Order: sequence, then structure tokens, then C-alpha cells
Amino acid sequence: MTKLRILEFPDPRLRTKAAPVEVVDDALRALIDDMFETMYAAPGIGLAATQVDVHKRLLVADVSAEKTDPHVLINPRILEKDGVAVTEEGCLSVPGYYEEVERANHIRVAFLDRDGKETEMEAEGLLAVCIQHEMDHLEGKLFVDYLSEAKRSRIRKRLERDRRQQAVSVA
Ligand code: GNR
Ligand code: NI
Repeated sequence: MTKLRILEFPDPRLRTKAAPVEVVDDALRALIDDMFETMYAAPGIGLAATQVDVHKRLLVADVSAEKTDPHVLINPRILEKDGVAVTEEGCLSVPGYYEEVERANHIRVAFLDRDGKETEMEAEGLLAVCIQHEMDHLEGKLFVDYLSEAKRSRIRKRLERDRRQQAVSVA
């Protein structure tokens, strides 16, 4: 297993629209295992393949406190959305920033499981929010896109400044 490197805003690769997975094979399952390792180590409650520079429609999530409820969704499609949830969201690709985002509180979603079998599930609350956040990544969209241009550009400038500072301090 390998911990993968997570791309950070404003990396243009985060804007890539992911392509459908054509075959669910051992190589894809190895990527899924690496994505779980990366997500749990971060730590985070979800991770989209886009964030590790793999532009396939694939996400993992586990919102349980004990990290005992892993979900893998391949080629996810939202079938139904209901209700409203306003959540203070964060993103491993926008480290250190948390802002309220409004999404559906309840979703029904169809996807392929890790054996390539067509499946459906319902999710609500934080899991529903997380799946929507990850599905946005697969479209090249980030939670900061829901904020004002002023807020988004402030976050971008601070992240760029922090990264320059890190580069200097290891030099
Ligand atoms: O770890 C994460 N926490 C989180 C909190 C509220 C709403 C969404 C998320 S997802 C995020 C991990 C991540 O960046 N996934 O893409
Ligand atoms: Ni994210």
C-alpha cells in the first residue's frame, strides 16, 4: 500500500473532469486501497481520485468515528436529492480552511462497487454531504467555488504564500 500525494488548490489539475471507469480490475482495487490509506492518514472523511491526480470517476468515504464504515463508489450517479444541509466543509485540497456550504441532506446514488457490480444506496447527513463534495471533485469543482470570489481569492493567496514560505524554510 502507498500513501498518495494530494493535489492542492489552485493546482489546475483539480479542474479536470474525470472519465468513467471502464473496467473494475485488480489495478483499480489497488488504487482504491491506496486512496483509503491516504484518506485515513490525512485524516479525512472522503477522497476523490481527482485529488490524487487520477482522473477516473471514483471516490472513497468513511464518516464513522471509528473508521469502520468504508464506502467505495465507482461511476457514481445521483438518482434523488432531498432536503437541505448546511455544513462547515473542509477539503484536503484546501488545507486549513472551513466554510459553510449548502447541499442536499439526503441522496440516493447508483454506482459500481469494488467488484464492478451495479449498486444503489441512500445516504443522509454528513455521508450525503461528503459524497456530494467528492462528486464535485470528479467534475473539477471545489467547495471554495460556492464562496464569493473575494473569499476564494483570499484563500488562494494565503495558500500560495504558505507554500512559498514552506519552500524557503526547507531550502
Ligand atoms: O475530510 C473532509 N472533511 C469534510 C468535512 C465536511 C464536508 C466534506 C468533507 S470532505 C473532506 C475530505 C476531502 O477533501 N474530500 O474531498
Ligand atoms: Ni475535498
